[in-house]
Amino acid sequence: MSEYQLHCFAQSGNAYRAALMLNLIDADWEPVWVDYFKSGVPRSPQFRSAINEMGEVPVLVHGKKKLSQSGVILTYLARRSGKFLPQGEDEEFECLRWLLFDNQKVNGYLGPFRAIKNYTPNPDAAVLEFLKGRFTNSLGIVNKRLETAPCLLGERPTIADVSLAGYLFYPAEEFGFDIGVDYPAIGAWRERIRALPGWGHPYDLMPGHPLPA
Ligand SMILES: N[C@@H](CCC(=O)N[C@@H](CS)C(=O)NCC(=O)O)C(=O)O
Repeated sequence: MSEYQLHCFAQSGNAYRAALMLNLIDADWEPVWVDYFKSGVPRSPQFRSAINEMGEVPVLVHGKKKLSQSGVILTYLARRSGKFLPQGEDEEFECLRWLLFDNQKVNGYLGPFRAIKNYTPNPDAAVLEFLKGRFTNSLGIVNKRLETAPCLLGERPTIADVSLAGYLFYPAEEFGFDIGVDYPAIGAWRERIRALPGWGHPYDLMPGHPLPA
């Protein structure tokens, strides 16, 4: 058995953050596929009692430890590996600031937008419009930040960047626009992250793509 197991599925950008980090630090890990679309496993009482009371992926299992919330998983892996770790108290708080902003306002809106657009039978145009308005503002803020430095905290990639990767590498057609074209500094950042040793696409790192027809 591998050192780490990651409960995940290919379409989850929240889980991608953890899968990407495991690959970037060259960890010995394996994915455990969670059937979200057909069986709604994270909502089942069994998943909630045995895996994660919050009913979400990602969940990282490391021996007796079970961790959820991608920001917690990223922090845990950064501390254990010494890689992508913010250095010193100021950088730690700065990193936390971007992790929270990303979770709530960047990938926190991109994820539901993409899920509703691609995986629900009759997407509600007003809901999509609302979500798009929210993440358009947030992507603009991130783009401005990345015009001033190669990575969110400056020169060096940290877990703030790994978190931001969440939904940013999924195909443009799933969003109906190309994030890298509309937000050029994010596009350039995306190429820098793609060039890191160990980078992998979400559909290659996690099981479950493509969805059965
Ligand atoms: N803030 C959480 C978000 C996790 C999350 O929303 N995961 C989704 C999959 S992308 C989920 O499991 N949702 C379960 C549900 O909606 O029932 C994180 O970063 O880990």
